[in-house]
Amino acid sequence: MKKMIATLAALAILGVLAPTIYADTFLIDDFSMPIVGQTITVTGTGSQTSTINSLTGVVGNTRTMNINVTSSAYGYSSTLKTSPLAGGTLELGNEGGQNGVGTITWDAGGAGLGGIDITNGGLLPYFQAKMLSSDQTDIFRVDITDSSGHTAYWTSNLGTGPNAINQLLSSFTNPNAADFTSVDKIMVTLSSLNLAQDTVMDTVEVTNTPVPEPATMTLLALGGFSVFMARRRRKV
Ligand SMILES: [Ca+2]
Repeated sequence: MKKMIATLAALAILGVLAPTIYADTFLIDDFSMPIVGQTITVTGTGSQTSTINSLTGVVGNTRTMNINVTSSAYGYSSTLKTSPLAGGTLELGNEGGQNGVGTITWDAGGAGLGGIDITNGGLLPYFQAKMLSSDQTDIFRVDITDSSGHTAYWTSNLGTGPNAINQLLSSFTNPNAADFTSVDKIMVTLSSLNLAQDTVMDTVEVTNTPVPEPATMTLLALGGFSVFMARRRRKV
């Protein structure tokens, strides 16, 4: 129990348990499923792909992951995996000398999402994702393809450390006017200009509310933890 409380405290301080305050959300993936996780590994160079169906809480109920390694100085490994602990995270891990690029695709295993409206009738303007940590310069990219095959994308060099991605869909590069109310495919790519990138991310979604500042998230988490501890003290 003490260990669990210590873990909860650590997670609260990291902001992982910050309460979700969005009034409305279109969840793409929270990486909590499957409970056994989804893992692909490349040793040396190469490419590995994994598709898992029947995932509740995942858009299209299917997640496809790919890891592609084109440079390997020492023949070490690169891994892309979901970790179901603490509500689930997505982790890209490159050992020394590895340049593995991770891609997560939500398109119902290639069948397409059926022209789904990720804006809930235009009410949800913000694409969001949480970068919990990265030890190398992290390049985040999201591609959204509509049912006519038109793709809009947003990419940014996020540097290292935690980043709350909070981007208006209307600010995406969108040369062919991709329609966010009729989407067939969503793809997130994690890469780095540096070798040995280790990045952890969570919750990819579209919402109607900008994410709180990281400081606010931590305060909210600490506030929640204080209430938890106060309730606990009263019981003793
Ligand atoms: Ca999660």
